Amino acid sequence: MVIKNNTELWEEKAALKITRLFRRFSARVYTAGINELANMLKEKSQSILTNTKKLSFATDSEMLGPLTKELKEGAKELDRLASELSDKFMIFVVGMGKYGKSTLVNALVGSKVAEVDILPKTWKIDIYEEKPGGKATVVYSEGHTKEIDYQKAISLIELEEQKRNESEKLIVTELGKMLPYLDSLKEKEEFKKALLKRHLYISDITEVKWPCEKRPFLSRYRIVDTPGLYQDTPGLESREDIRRYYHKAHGVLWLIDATKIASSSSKKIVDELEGALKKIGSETQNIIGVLNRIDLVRQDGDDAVEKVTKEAKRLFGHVFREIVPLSAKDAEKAVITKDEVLLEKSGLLKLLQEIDDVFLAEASSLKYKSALDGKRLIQDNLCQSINEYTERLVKDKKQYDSLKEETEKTLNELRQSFTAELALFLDNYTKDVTANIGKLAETLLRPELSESAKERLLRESIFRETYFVNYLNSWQYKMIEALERNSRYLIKKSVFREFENLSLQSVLLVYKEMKPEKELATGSLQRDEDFTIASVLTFAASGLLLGPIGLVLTGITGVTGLLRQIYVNFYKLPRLRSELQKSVEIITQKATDELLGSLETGLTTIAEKIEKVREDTYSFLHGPSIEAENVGKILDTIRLIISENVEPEFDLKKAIGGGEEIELARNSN
Ligand SMILES: Nc1nc2c(ncn2[C@@H]2O[C@H](COP(=O)(O)OP(=O)(O)OP(=O)(O)O)[C@@H](O)[C@H]2O)c(=O)[nH]1
Ligand SMILES: [Mg+2]
Repeated sequence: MVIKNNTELWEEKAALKITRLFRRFSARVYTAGINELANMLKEKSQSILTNTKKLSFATDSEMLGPLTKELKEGAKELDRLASELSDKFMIFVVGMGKYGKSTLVNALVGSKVAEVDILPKTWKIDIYEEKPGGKATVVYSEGHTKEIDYQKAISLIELEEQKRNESEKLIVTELGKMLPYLDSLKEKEEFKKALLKRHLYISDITEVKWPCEKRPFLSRYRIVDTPGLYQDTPGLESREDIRRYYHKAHGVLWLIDATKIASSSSKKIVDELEGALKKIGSETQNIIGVLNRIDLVRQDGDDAVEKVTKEAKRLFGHVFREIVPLSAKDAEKAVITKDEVLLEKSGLLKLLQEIDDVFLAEASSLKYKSALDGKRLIQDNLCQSINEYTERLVKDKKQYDSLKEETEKTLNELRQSFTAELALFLDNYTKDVTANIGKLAETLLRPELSESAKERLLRESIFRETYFVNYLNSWQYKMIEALERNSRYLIKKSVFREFENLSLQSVLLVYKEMKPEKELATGSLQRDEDFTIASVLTFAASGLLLGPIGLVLTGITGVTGLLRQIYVNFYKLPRLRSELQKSVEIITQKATDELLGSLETGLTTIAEKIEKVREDTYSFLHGPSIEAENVGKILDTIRLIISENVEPEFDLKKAIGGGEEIELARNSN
């Protein structure tokens, strides 16, 4: 034991007095700023909500939808930050392992409230607060709350937890199954992302306020039990920004295992602590270190306690505002059994004093800073999400426009080349037939020739029916083939998807039901993407395009039938020739009309299909393409609102003259 002399004691007292005076002064300043900050946060929240509402047409879209949800939740979070400012000071009990967090919470609130069977998880915050009536308050991410019986709340949380666990298990299993079939790192990453997005159960519950009986401690503070910092499911560690969870702390009690100080390498402990601090994004000004399990150290005598405490101060002095040795276990027991001696020995009274000295005395400034930190974090996260999304939106819209252009261009080229080819053929054909008429029409008038011979002459030698029909057929098949090939290519290209490095098949695995394990194991997975596209492409080779040839054919037979009548009716050669000539024109005109008509139908059909695939898949991600510009503008506005600086400037004079006196009144002893 170090015995302090009178001068030392006096100096200590004086220093404490000065510190308290300074704290009072700064408390006034911050108290004045708090209302202003709360108002600004509320305004900002409202303004984000109003603008986000303008995006409601895209609520169901795969990429813009989640962003609007995130924006709404961010706005609600800002609003909660504002409310927190006027609520009781919120202390988080944090530690890197099973160091006694829940035990300490119980000791502080005076009963066994923090049960082991409802382990806290970072998807919700467990707040223990003074609350008459015994009902728990469940706070949802969209802002509404529900009051339910304590037991029902526990069941509800357990159910949510179970859903979460099952979803995590499913993801890990599916990931494991698919990994061997995914080639690139990018594809693996995207598959994981897609799985998480699709299957991770995210509860709507963000806070549970557990009811506690009246206690002096709870008249000033609310306390939050947290999960150990290393409780991530392996493989899913980086799924969430846990800073989001911890930023709500106004103050932190950081548990260190006193027995570890004595046994571990000091560098390792400090590194671990600093890593953990960084992970949760905590500032150090609001942390009190609690050196727990001191009862175990005390077994080796009071000197051991002093030694460990001194060592802890040496190691962590730069991190914590104070370091208090404690036995949470003894404290819990003492509080429940009202054992004054054990209470004193446990270190809880000293801890309570430190909490008041550090947290209560600076409540306003700590709350103020915590709200600002929280706001900055929300701001950073939302802006990052907006930026990432906007980048993607711009890219996709650009792609959309260039696809549209490419499609139009390709289809036009097809139209032109097939039209030109047909025209050239028909031109030559007309010349051919005209020459044939010149040479052979006369033969048709010979009486000795049988009728069937004349018909053959007319159809094959003059009109070259087989050659003509064969050409038209081949033109048509070539045309269908070209349309089919081009549309296949264009449709495949026109599919927008969120995860661009994943094969369509992998995407389907994630989004539709999962493939049975057996099939995956046999490696029957095809990398061919056509299987999905095939169904989109069934338009061609259908009756739709095969009609015209028939029509042209009946055209020819019709004309030859008519011609037979003409020559049976003793037309003279010139008349016969001119009738035959007229027929060529009719036939070629008919061929032109029918074939170009079918080309046009084909082009329109595939243009519609391609457009539909492009628009449907684009709007599946972002909402209707015609809204793209509008979406960009709205997001710009929201980004501006979010990143606008809210920190109120302090008017010192005003603050000192008119600051609220609550803090002063509390600490005037
Ligand atoms: N000897 C001793 N044991 C303690 C002390 N505080 C807590 N324990 C014990 O340590 C174990 C873990 O305590 P918890 O309070 O559940 O720890 P936790 O940090 O909440 O653990 P998780 O919620 O699982 O992260 C329990 O068996 C406690 O009784 C202490 O001061 N001394
Ligand atoms: Mg616990």
